Amino acid sequence: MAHGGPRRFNGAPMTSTEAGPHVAVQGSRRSSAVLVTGAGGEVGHGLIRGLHDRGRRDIVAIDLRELDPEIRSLCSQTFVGDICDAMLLGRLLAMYEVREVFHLAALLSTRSEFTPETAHDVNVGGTIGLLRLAAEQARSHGETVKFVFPSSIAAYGMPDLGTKAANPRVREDEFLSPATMYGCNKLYCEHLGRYYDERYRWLAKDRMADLVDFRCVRYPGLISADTVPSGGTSDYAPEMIHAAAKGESYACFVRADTRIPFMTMPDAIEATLQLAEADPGALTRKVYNLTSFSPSAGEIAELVRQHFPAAETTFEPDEQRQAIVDSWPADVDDSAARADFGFTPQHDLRAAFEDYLVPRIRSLYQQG
Ligand code: AKB
Repeated sequence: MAHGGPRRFNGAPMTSTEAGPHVAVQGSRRSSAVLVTGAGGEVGHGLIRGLHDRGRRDIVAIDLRELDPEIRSLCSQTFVGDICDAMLLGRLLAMYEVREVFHLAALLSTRSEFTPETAHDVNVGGTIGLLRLAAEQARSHGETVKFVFPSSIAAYGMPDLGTKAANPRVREDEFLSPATMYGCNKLYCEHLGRYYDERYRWLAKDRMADLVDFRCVRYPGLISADTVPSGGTSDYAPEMIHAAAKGESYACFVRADTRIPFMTMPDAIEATLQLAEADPGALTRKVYNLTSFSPSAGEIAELVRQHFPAAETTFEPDEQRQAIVDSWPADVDDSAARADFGFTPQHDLRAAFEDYLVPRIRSLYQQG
């Protein structure tokens, strides 16, 4: 990684990286690692494949559950456990020098509304624990630790449908009054990331600067051909498509005129890796919007019907989940991501269906 590679900060010792990253534990030396949390989730799978395809052989993954054998085989080590478990993180640090973190673990928007305090513990407590780990790692091995964090359109809060219609493409710094616990958590973690990057231990006499290089994307709803999400509120789009491919009827929990931005999973993974690799000098912000297309739920249902003529989609809005989606913008302005790190999604709405979703989902369910 020529551009986004390790940065040495002033006054800190250079240790094992003088010889370059190494994967196996050698005597008392710890191995270099890129840490991926939430590795078993939808984004985690794609990200681990993407990192492996880019030649990374130092992937250390954490998830609450055992990973699929195929994903496990791409990692140099996997840990089963909770990111809030200090003992687990301690064990990990005994073995690895963490150089880069992709912190994906989170409770999504729908699930968080049933257990908001748990969501706060995982989404905020987990994130601050990992930011601290990143800062401590940087102090101990002498290189800035890159911390890549996916936030979400849930960070926005459109006060009502009139304001949503009048502001169809929201910029990063507008309408930041999220309605959900998940949105509050994501927005606060964006601020935490910026704080650790710019001001961590601001007044401490032994303060070191440049410990953490925080980079964040706000994902729109994500649609994967390989997996169906759970616990989110943008889930209606992928659920509708997967149900049609399986020959199942689907009752959509939002109105047909509901509109939020979406992108395909491969485009989300590519954008995340591009941001991670970007030259720090090219980045003008810590937090970037991303999007590819913004169809209404009715337009998605129509495309599903074109590709799966037997699809039975009905609209049976759930008042609360509808209110959550109504609080998210109809579209976002991602011009900063395009200008700063070359974000260019491969899939517009047509290509998403014709080139990615329909062929892959068909073969997924044909294989049984
Ligand atoms: C959710 O629905 O909670 C997520 C999101 C939009 O961040 N997919």
